[in-house]
Amino acid sequence: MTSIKDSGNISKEDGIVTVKGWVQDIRNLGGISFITLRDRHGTLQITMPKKKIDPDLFESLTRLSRESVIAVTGEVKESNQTALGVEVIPTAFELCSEAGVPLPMGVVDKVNVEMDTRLNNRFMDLRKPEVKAVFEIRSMVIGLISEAMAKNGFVNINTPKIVASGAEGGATLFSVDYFGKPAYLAQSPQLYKQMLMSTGLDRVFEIGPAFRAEHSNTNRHVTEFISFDGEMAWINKEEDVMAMIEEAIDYVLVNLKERGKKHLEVLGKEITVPKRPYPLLTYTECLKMAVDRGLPLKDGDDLGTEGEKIIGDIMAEKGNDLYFIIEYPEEAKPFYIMEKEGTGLSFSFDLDYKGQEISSGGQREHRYPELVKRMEKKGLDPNDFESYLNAFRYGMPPHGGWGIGVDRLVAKILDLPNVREAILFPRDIGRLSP
Ligand code: AMO
Repeated sequence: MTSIKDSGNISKEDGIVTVKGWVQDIRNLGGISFITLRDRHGTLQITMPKKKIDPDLFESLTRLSRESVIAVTGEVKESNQTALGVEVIPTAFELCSEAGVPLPMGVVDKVNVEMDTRLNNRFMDLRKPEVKAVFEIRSMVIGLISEAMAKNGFVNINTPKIVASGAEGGATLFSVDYFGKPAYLAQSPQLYKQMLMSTGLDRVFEIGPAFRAEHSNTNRHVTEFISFDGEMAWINKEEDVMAMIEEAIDYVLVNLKERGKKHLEVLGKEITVPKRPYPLLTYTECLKMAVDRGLPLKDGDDLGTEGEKIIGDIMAEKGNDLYFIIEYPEEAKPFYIMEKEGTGLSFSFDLDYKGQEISSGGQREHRYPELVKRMEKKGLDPNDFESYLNAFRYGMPPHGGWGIGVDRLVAKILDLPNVREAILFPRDIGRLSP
C-alpha cells in the first residue's frame, strides 16, 4: 500500500498505485469528478474524467458517502492543480467501510462545533488534521521527557494507582471498594516516589495517571490527568530540583521545535524557548501583584486561577513565559514539604507557564520525627501512613521532587484554551464517556 505522504512521496514513476483512506470530499462537476482522499499524512486527489474511466466505476465513486473508507487503484499522473503535484486516475476501487449519513459532525466544514459535541464524537473530531496534530505533539512531548530524564540518570518507574491512603488531601479522593476494604484512586505517586529515595534508586520519574475528584468545572481541571513526577535524593536545596525541571522542560521545547515542525505547521504554532534560568518570584510578591490589580486575597490564600492569570500577564509583558513562584507559607503546602524553620515559609515552589500553574514541588521533610510532627500539624493520623513512614525510619537521604501536569504542559505549549483539548478522552465532573 502507498500512503498519502505530504512530502510528495507518490510520484509519477510509481505508475500504478493503491491508496487507502477516508473520502474527505467529493466534487462532481459533470464531465469530471474529484475525490479528496485523506489518511494520517495528508490528502491526495483522485481525478475522474468521465469519458476516460469505466462508467460503473465513475458512478460508484461519485456516489460514495463522505468519510467512507476506500482503497483506490489507479495511475499516478503529474498535476499542477494539486498540492502534491500528482493525482491518481482510478481503474478500480474497493469500499472497505461505508460511512453513515449524516455525519455526527463535519471534518472539514468551517463551522464552529461545541466542545461537548466534539468530545462526544471524539473519533470524528480527531480526523481533523489540527486536532490530530495536538496528539502527535503530545506523544513527542512525552517521548522527549523520557529522553531528558534518561540523560540525567532517572529510572522510569510505575507505582500503584489503587492505594490505601491519599497523598494530597481528603477532599479530592475517589473511593474504591477493594474486595470489601476501603481504597482510593491515587491522587499522585507522591508517597511511593519518596519511599524509593530510601532504596538507592535515587533518581526516579513516572509518567502516569493521577485521579482527583475535582468538583469544579474549569478549563484547567480534569478528574484524571497525566502527571510527570520526579524525585531525586542527595539534594542540598529545592533549587536543585528546580534546576532539573528547567533542564527537562528546556530539552522538551528545544527538541520539539525541531522534531515537531510538521505538526506545529498544521497548528500554525511556533515554539518560543524561554531563556534560562527562569525568573523567581516569591509568593508574597505574587500576592501583592494580584491584590494591586484588585483581587481580594489575603496572606496564605491560594493565588487561584485569577491571581495566576494576573501574574502571567505581568510576566508576559516582561517576555517571561515560564517562572517559578517560591517561598510559599508552609501552611499552604502539604505535610511532605519541608518547613523553613522559624519563618512560617516552606522549601517549595510552583512553576507557572503563561499564567497557569503547571507544576509544584520542593524539598521534602526527610527527618522522621519532623515528618510525623508535620502530619499531626496538618490533622493527619500517622497510623494511616505506616508503610510510607517506615521508609523514613531506617535511613532516608535528603530529597525533593516535582509533579508536572502533562496535559496542562501540552495545552500551554500549544496555547490551547482548555486542558481538555490536550486529552484524547477527558474526564471531568460531567463526563464519563467516551
Ligand atoms: P499538585 O497537586 O500541585 O502537586 O499537582 C501537580 C501538577 O499536576 C497538575 N494537576 C492537574 N491537572 C489537571 N487537572 C487537575 N485536576 C490537576 N491537579 C493537578 C498541575 C499541577 O501543577 N505531589 C505533588 C507534586 C510534588 O510535590 O512532587 C502534587 O501532586 O499541573
